[in-house]
Amino acid sequence: MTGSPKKTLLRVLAGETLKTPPVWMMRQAGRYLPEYRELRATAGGFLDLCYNPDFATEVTMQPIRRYGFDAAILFADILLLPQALGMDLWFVEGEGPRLNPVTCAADLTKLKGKDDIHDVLGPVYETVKRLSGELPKETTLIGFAGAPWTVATYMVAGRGTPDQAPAREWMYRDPIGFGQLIDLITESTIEYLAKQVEAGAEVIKLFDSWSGALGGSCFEEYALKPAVRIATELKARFPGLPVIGFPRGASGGYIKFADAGVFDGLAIDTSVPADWARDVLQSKVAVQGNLDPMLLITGGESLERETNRLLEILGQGPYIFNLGHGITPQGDPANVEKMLRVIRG
Ligand code: 1CP
Repeated sequence: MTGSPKKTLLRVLAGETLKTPPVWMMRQAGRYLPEYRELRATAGGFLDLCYNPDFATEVTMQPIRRYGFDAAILFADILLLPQALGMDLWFVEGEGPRLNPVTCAADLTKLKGKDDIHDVLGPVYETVKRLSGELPKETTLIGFAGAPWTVATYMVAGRGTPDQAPAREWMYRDPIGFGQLIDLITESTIEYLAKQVEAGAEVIKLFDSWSGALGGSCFEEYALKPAVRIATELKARFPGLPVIGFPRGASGGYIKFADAGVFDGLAIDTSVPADWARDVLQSKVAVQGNLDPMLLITGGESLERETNRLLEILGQGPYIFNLGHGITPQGDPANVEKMLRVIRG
């Protein structure tokens, strides 16, 4: 640091309580913004945005220019890693991602190794590098990856599923083979995120969107253990690097993440009661969340009330204002402004 005060997001992740919490939104670069839709239409497909550093830098910057969020999150997707491991990936308009699935241990031999991913992912690192030069000096740059379990659910099913059944089935039928898949994703994710940090990412966030589907010992084995391994290894390589975990839907499993001692922040999903997060998590980690994204569609008095409620309950400790999940394409940009006025006064 050159004497300038440290960025708000970094201060909170280091344990400080700020009078006005830093704020950013999951999916803040996205279809609710007209400028995103316009660029997306010229770029072609979604993946053309992700792999073009000019486009990816521009869409990451859009919500920063419009709203002055305290953090920017790299524009990419958790499914770029499976593609870098050799899987075909495409997006069906209006439906979502598709991959040619890996469904058994023998399929793993078709995948590349953890050190062979960087040719495909090179443009992502270039985007991070450009962003770290272009962002306002007070804005924190967040790099990210999917957590191994969530990435595995897409690799095994070849698409998004309501209950992650294909991966859960393999996990119970063949724990050894499935463990090899989780290890490959874990080790590749470490290399992927290390390159993001080298390129300028200041914070890392791990998205485990489907950790809520893991019951019994499987939560510890496939959600907690790989996430802890990734955070531990990154902190060994980059001392002081803050890591945010997002074990979405984990309910009481959030306590295990807080107790692991390697997460500086935990993102709470919409189902987590804010007062519970304050009482149980916030003495151990910074808490990030968890406004219902629906409120950015409806706006009105409910938006104001729920925003104020979060500020009152979580604002007395290390707190990052965010949503409980990503803003949806129907979100109204004017409601985002309203939310920011309530937070910033
Ligand atoms: O049509 C479009 O423009 C594509 C929509 C879109 C966007 C904007 C997808 C497809 N991915 C993204 C970007 C993205 N994805 C970011 C960028 C940074 C940001 O602004 O937040 C991030 C962090 C993600 C992470 C991601 N991708 C997750 C984890 C978070 C979450 O939402 O739970 C998951 C599960 C994905 C997979 C994915 N990518 C896209 C879709 C529609 C999906 C979900 C598929 C499904 O399960 O149905």
